[in-house]
Amino acid sequence: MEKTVTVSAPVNIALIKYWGKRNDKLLLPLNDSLSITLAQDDLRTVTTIQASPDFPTTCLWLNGREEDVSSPRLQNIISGIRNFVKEKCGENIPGIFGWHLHIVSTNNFPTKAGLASSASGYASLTFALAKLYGLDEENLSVIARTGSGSACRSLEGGFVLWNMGKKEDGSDSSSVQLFSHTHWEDLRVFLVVISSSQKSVGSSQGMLRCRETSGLLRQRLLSVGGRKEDLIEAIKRKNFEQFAKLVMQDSNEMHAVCLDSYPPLMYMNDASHAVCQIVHEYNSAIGQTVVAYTFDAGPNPCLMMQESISSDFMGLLEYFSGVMKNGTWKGIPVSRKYPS
Ligand code: 2P0
Repeated sequence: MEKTVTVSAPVNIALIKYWGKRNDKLLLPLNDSLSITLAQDDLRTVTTIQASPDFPTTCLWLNGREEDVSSPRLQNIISGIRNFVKEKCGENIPGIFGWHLHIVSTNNFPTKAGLASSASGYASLTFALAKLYGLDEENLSVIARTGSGSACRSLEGGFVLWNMGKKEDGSDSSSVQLFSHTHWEDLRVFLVVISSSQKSVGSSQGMLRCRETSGLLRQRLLSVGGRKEDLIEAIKRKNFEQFAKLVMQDSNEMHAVCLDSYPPLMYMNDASHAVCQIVHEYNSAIGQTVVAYTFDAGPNPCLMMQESISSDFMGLLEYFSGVMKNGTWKGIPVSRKYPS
């Protein structure tokens, strides 16, 4: 009698950062952001949902641990999908709609690796619920966004734009694929794990503090749209030099905003700064920009380069203390097809 679905969703890395919300409840951003989706084989969340008329209640297990299903973000996703089904089906709501759910979600990467798992986690939950109730893929990013902002970008492969939207209800704040995974096939992404400890200030808190105390964030909002347009052009032309400069500048600006908040947020550590220096020294020695870095709200660098130099550069990185290659992950952009 029961029905079971399984899906997976990938991790994405922001190239133009989402940093600051205009609405904390609906998770509406202050600016457009742009990301690259990583290969699902390397980094993904797998979610299985079973619906049964025999379950007395809905339960959720994340990486083997039972979680509270009343959390507002989880409820945003469940109610968002259910409202969608009601709109589509009218009077003919399927019987399964009244059944409780058992939701099991696991990451195929260590949760303590310091990698954001909320994007792939909420994206896979949204996609699994949609599949359970027979919804198509349209508009799902608006719902995934209400679980975790960056989750809306994990519903597409390749290079993805999250349009901040203008509407107060967030119905136009959604993601769109700009270029598929085949557009820039020799681009490689390496996630280097410098530290696996939990960050002291989470992204949501950090964004709030920056909005309330950083003058530099207001300055950033005046120019980040132009940088995004330039980056789209660089990706379109596969101009690595331009791409790298814009990506590194945006990461540095986000972290400058964090330092400008009060009390200041310091997500990067000495080893992170050492990586930045190594990248710039290497580029300077080669005479052109061949490696780029970006950092999310943590100390672990995400490095991008073309395949031809990757073994050279990653080999070199191994020799520096604090930046050992232990736990390095590799990824490429992926297609938007989901295994089931
Ligand atoms: C991003 N980050 O664009 C930015 C860059 C971290 C640094 O999105 O509050 O977990 O759940 O919407 O999506 C991390 O923040 O924040 C993030 P919420 P989320 O990827």
